Amino acid sequence: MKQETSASPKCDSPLDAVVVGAGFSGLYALYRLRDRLGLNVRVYEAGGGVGGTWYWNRYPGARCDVPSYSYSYSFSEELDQEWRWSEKCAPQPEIEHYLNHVTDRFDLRRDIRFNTRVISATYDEASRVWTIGTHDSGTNEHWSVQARFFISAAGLLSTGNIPPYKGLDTFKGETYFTGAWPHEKVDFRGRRVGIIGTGSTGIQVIPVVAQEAAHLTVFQRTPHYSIPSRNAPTDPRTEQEIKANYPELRRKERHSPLGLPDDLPTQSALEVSAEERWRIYERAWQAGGFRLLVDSFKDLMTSREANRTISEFLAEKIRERVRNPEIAEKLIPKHPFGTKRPALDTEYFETFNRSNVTLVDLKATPIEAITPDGIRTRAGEHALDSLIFATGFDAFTGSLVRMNIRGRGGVRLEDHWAEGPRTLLGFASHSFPNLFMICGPQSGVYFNVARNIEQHVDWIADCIQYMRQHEYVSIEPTTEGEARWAACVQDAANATFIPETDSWWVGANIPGKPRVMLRYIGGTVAYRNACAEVAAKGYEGFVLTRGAAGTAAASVSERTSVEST
Ligand code: NA7
Repeated sequence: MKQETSASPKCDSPLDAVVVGAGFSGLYALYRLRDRLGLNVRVYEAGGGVGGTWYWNRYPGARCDVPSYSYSYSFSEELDQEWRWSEKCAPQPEIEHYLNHVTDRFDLRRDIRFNTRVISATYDEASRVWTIGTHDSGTNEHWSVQARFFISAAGLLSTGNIPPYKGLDTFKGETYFTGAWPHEKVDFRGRRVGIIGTGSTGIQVIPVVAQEAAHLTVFQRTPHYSIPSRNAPTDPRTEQEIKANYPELRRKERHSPLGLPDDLPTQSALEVSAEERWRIYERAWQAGGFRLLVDSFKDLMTSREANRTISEFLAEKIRERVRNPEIAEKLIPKHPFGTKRPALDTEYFETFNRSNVTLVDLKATPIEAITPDGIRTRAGEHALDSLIFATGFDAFTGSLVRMNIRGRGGVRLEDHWAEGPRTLLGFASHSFPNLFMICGPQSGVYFNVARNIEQHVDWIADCIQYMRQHEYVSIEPTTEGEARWAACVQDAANATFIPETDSWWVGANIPGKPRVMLRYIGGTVAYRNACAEVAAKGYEGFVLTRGAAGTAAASVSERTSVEST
């Protein structure tokens, strides 16, 4: 039985740092700040368990699309050696299990408050302390806690985007959002299922649901490129080789543009004959997954002509995989390959050969309304018992602006970002001292986000350590620092044609969201170098302040540094 909401929040003892979210980022931030820096840290997590993305996205078919031996933490050699992945690309339950294992192995659980959402964060300039308001959904209580550092590990893809269709509430069947999937198994047997969305998530869930449902209707607005993942059980010999060379593989991942242990191609797609080019694409295609990027050509994203060759190759593959030529043409993307995040699949296009699957092209026949019995498009009504939304996320900024963050002088984060996010390196924003973001907007995030997360957390931890050593109590970017970084983000984007395509990378999937590049796409190496340079120059572009600190803050500077001893 839930209690009434308390009138005024209860206060918790002050902390050095509050971290929001217990996914890949939050868990590593807790470990790094608590166990390596000796800070007093607490993580608040809205879910009932650890995992973040891998806690919420438990839809059928959910799995990582970067090989698991790379898509995992690299900070502990023992962890690398003891954990065994059962498949090349692990399914959601196994990744969730891994993150639970990490949580217990490093004794992190005791500092995580589950079922607790951060609902506000307000900076007090006089005491230089953040007051963080939380709501515990288990007890229905509001709490507030003070901390010097407020660190968002809330995830770049965690605030769902369910389009506000007319009649949405009238639907009599069940509705599901892939990013908040029920914990119990959903039984689609005998049911007429509709799914809206054909991005990476839709592409994973569609083949699995099609096998179970009586009928599946796929509502596609934009066709998406997808490459067979060629997922398979882990080969014991490959595993042995990986484990024997893990430190070197990890080093390569950290220094490669995609965060994978592979060198990138050096030749142009236009340097070779058409036959040779096709042979190279075909070989990479057969290998599966992102080999198509790693083992092909260097200029697929910088030369339109080079890009056309891979886009044509992939269109041809769709024609081979889909028997009905009319359906195949509807499934072929019109945008250049790679300007939206490509998906990996298991039998996605083949699913449209099944007699129980219908493709509805929403560009030709848009949705007019959701009705009690299904979806009405301009062409007529589709009767449904269940409806799945695989409609993506308000990426990068969504979770941050919803947290009701107020910085110096009461300025609201959503106001500071009204025309698009303004940050330095994606880590911090002017007027929000001691607020750090992991995988924040304008940060460098690429294919293997696990590597990016560790780099972001390490940079933040090093920055806090620097502050302690030099007795600074607050840090924030200058507006010039933000402007300089915005220009770097823009220059990197303009070197490609990525910004021209509508995608969540540029905020185009959310009506009304400013259209700006939300990632730094200059590559992991350039991003790492930029981060290292800022730090090496004494945090150039940031203002660091010495002075008296409030209660929570004081405890930080008085603590003996674990790392420096
Ligand atoms: P995505 O890639 O944003 O895909 C969302 C899909 O939902 C995409 O096909 C969208 O079509 C579709 N969508 C969104 N809004 C609508 C409306 N209003 N009507 C019809 N269709 C709509 O999200 P995912 O969850 O698949 O993947 C996110 C990332 O997770 C992925 O890139 C990987 O990094 C992992 P659109 O293309 O916008 O026309």
